[in-house]
Amino acid sequence: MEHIVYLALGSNIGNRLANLKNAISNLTPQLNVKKKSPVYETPPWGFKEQAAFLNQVVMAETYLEPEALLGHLKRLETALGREPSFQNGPRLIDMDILFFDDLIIDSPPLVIPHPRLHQRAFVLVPLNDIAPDLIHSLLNIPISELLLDVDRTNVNLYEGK
Ligand code: PH2
Ligand code: MG
Ligand code: MG
Repeated sequence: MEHIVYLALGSNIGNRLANLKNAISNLTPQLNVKKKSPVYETPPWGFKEQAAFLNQVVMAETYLEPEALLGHLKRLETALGREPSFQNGPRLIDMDILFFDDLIIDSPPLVIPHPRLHQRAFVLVPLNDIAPDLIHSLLNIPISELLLDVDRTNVNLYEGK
């Protein structure tokens, strides 16, 4: 069965734009990317003493189940050159599952919807570009409304709109 997933991508090491593009092109054949948001440059959230991120959100179809999707994304991050860092620290590429259909899963490391997505302008701004009417499966609020409650100053368009 095909599933609809939303993924958040981020990079703040090396050629950030190339890292995002490489990551997206390597999602196939397990995922079929249907929508890509513009790319935004965003100030680091959480740990501030690091370079600015580029962030993007994609929507894709996949036959993978959640655990297998997580494994695929982790393997891809490593294959693209990601090295271990600390929580919220710098990373060459990060790919997080935001939504998986309307599933709610809370068995770490698999937590869906992503537990902090509604607090993060660097996720909500690009997500709103491709899915403003998507309802957050746990909070039951559309993305366009969640966006109203975050500070989006300094989330700047970088490429693609
Ligand atoms: N990712 C983090 C921590 N902080 N800040 C921005 N702006 N963008 C990110 O993708 C990001 C972050 C942990 O994954
Ligand atoms: Mg992350
Ligand atoms: Mg991650």
